[in-house]
Amino acid sequence: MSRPEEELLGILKKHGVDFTASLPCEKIKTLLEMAAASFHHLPLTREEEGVGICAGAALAGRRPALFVQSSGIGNMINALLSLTQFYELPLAIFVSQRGIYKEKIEAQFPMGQRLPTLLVGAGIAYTELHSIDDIRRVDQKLKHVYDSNIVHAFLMSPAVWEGSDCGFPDSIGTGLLADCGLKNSATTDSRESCIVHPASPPVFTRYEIIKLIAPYLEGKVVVSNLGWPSKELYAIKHQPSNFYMLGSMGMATPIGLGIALSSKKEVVVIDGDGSLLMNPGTLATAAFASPRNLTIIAVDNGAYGSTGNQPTLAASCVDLEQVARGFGFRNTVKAAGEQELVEVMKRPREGLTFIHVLAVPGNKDVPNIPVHHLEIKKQVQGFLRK
Ligand SMILES: Cc1ncc(C[n+]2csc(CCOP(=O)(O)OP(=O)(O)O)c2C)c(N)n1
Repeated sequence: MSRPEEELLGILKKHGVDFTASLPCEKIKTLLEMAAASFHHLPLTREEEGVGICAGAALAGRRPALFVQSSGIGNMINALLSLTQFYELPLAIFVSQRGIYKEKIEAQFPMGQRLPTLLVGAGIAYTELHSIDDIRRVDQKLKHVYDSNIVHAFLMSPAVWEGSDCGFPDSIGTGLLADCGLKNSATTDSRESCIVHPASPPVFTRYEIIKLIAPYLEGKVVVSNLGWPSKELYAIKHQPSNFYMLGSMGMATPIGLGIALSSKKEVVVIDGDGSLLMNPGTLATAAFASPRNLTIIAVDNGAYGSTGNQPTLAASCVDLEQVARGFGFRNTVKAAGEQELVEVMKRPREGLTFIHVLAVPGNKDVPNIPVHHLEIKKQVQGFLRK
């Protein structure tokens, strides 16, 4: 029997790890679910804040560990160097290293493959884990992290989890976790209590929402969020003015803002709750700059839908429409049902607009986008020049 997740978490327990936090990667969704059930665990909105939170926890005597994707290291590096390392605090970072093994998303190559070089440049020690047998190497290193107050990154290839018997279904659920003797800690119940509700309750998935709004995207520049949103948009309505993000989580609204401030074309951003929460300050910048031709559609399924439906804080305590209003947006609206959505999309724009669309989690099984990323850029640039 192969249970790499159990083996790894067992080593963490042995070394007294008592505080964990994560921002998900699809390749470690089972590990994350099990970590959340086994440790004091905090879901993060951005990897960088995890560095600060773990520094605070270490100051208070805890033994922290972080679980992130390789791209997340790009968000952490300043805090790792000027906080954790500078004050000689311990931190174990378990990194799902993308771009090195059976990778289907080309945008994962630049960060994933260069990660070891970046860590060397930053003076952060690391251990590469390429198979279940390598997990044993964590034991010795982890002792060093907490005895010597150092930062250490464990770069985990997706190969480590291949053939694992631990697992859970793609939706938020308990399922096979019971096999590993663990319970599921994910919940979306509290979403009910915090969100100012639209007239209709959420019933549509992101795919169904994109299908409903697609006729109103015609001839506009559409910036679509990375992962499933872009793939679904491509499957529903490809047009040369669609800028499909393939990486760079948190950049959908900033990209749309940059285009809107530099062009007269109508710009629509299809963003996600997890991605907006990673970089919410961009809503303040957008409200300040206030381009009249920008509409942000926040498809809020309360989950990191592209990485296994781990709940985001929009599932429990954040109302994104109120966030946008707080940052200075004046035209905001909440929608969920078909009629509301269509009405909102038909309405003539009155300047910068934020549309908060409540959705249910779920991805449509559509293929990867077959257009090369430089061709995507060329098509959008061609459209913007017209
Ligand atoms: C910096 C960084 N951290 C983590 C990831 C992994 N990742 C890719 S898509 C995604 C979820 C995005 O969630 P959301 O914005 O809510 O959109 P949804 O997929 O639910 O539509 C995550 C966590 C990443 N690509 N980059």
